[in-house]
Amino acid sequence: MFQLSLPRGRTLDLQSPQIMGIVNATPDSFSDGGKFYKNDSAVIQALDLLEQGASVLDIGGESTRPGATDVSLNEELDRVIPVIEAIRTQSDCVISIDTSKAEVMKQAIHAGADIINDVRALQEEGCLEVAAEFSDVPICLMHMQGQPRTMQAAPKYDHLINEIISFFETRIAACEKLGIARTRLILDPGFGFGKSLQHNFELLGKFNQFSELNMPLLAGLSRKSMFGNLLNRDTNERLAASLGGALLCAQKGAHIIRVHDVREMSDVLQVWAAANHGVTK
Ligand code: 9MG
Repeated sequence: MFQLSLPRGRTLDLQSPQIMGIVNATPDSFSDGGKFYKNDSAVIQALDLLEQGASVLDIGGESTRPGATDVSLNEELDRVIPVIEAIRTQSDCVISIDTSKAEVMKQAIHAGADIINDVRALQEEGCLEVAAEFSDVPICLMHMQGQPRTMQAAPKYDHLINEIISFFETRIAACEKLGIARTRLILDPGFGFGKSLQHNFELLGKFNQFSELNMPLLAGLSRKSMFGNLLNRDTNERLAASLGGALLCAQKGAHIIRVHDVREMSDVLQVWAAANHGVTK
């Protein structure tokens, strides 16, 4: 059973799968068309996701969808810091900052973020050092082959699962070298990040193999194109597939599920928890 220590003596209990609600502070986000770009809308959405059952809010200011362009440091800071500050004035909830920039990580933590969610697994300049500096902040290390702009061009693996596990081992070693304890790390194989349709579904089928690392696991499949391509569905028609995929991940050992549709995911996971841990009411 895993429990993550958080800043200010708080903890995140991972005994049953927890929901990370996605809050996009990006104008070009692929699944909400920028609806939540304005800071105030993002804050309203964030607080609503908590009501719906999210235990973590993931605030991101740079879209990582395939083909997305880079965002400048100042632009990213302008998008996310006011949102984190505003949420903090109203809630003591767990906030993660979705970024790969060291300075954004640092300012976000000062503004009240509790967790770093880095799709580039702390490989960008200065990120390992920032993570080492804030010793009470957990970090999600995600696997990605390539970079968002080009990652879906021709992803190639000789052995998908072994290569992802070996990537994790390398990044864990890099963290430990700087004094970042293994107990602070969450691992995410990165559905849709430099993976073909076949790779994504192999990952889903074999998700349980990551449990051998004996570390908390995060799965993010919400509305992803793996479902669109399999089922020929637009982004807003992928709810059932996303929930089904997420439930499979929960069953195969995921501890945190990153989703847009928190209320629906919460219902699904409550059914899962009742079947696995019994009914308490
Ligand atoms: C930011 N972001 C988009 N998709 C993601 C995923 O699948 N996992 C994590 N950790 N972050 C993601």
